Amino acid sequence: MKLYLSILASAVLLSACSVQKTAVKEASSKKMSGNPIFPGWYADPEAAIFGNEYWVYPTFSDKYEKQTHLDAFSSKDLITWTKHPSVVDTSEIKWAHKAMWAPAIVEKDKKYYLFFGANDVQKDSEIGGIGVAVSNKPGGPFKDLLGKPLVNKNVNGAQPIDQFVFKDKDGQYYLIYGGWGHCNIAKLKNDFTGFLPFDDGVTFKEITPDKYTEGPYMFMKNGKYYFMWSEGGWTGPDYSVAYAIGDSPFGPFKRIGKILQQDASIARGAGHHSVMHNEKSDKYYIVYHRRPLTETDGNHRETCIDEMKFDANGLILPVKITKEGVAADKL
Ligand code: FUB
Repeated sequence: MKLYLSILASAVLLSACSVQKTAVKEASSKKMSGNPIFPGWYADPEAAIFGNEYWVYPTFSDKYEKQTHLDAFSSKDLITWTKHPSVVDTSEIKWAHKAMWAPAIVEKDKKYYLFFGANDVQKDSEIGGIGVAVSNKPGGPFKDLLGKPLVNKNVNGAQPIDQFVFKDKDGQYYLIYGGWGHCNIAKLKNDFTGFLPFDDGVTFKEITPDKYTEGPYMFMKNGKYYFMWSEGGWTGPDYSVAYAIGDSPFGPFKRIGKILQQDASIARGAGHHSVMHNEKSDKYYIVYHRRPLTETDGNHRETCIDEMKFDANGLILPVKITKEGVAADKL
């Protein structure tokens, strides 16, 4: 009996090892990420790097009433992605009941802050807008920081959605956000519980560039502020990304041109993006959503990645959207 049990245990161990090896072999034999980078309808991806991992926090792209949670995805190489289901949902965010959209993530003082839009508010009398949740880990679970929205009202014509959090070189964090064709910037308090007025007493400054619709994003390169946004309507084929370069987070931002858009042979409606920079390889990646050519439903959006390159003057070159995606790039 003893001998039989030990033979059985060895067999189980051996087969477990070979299953594990197969998984590793499969993952390592895949040379490119492919697009989409993970299955499912996911939009508005916020990409970030934490330690030696890439993370993506997208909108779960379904009917508004079903958008009651957010999933996250992590990868060590851009090729193999692990899903972290429901890092936050409406059972935790009591004031949210639908349309949890377009996360923005920030790591600060060993905590992770997830900003999100909820409820698709149309009027100031409705509860909803931009909220913030906090966790000790990038994979959550995230807890409501305030128990109410951080931004609930329409200010300067901007719907309180599509938030991005930008850290300036002096360490100050700003919330940059807005739908309905208007973009605001506001100075966040150090603990993200509210805002500090600017020197002129104003709290929300409008920085809307020409043709802006929504989905703002900002990053710095060689001392310059690159401001990017989505143009067109998100349910249509012409949704796209354009950008400007400024000397401060407040601009002025003069539109330079489109850098991401549909390609009739690959996909339509390429927009609402974010950017990651691997400092080791010095490669920049644009993570965005697009609609497969076979789809017309507005919500049928997939999260994709492609390389973003610059010319010698620091201008962003038009991105070529691909089926292959990008090659492995460890951090
Ligand atoms: O996913 C919902 C909305 O679609 C986002 O807030 C917009 O930016 C657009 O992508």
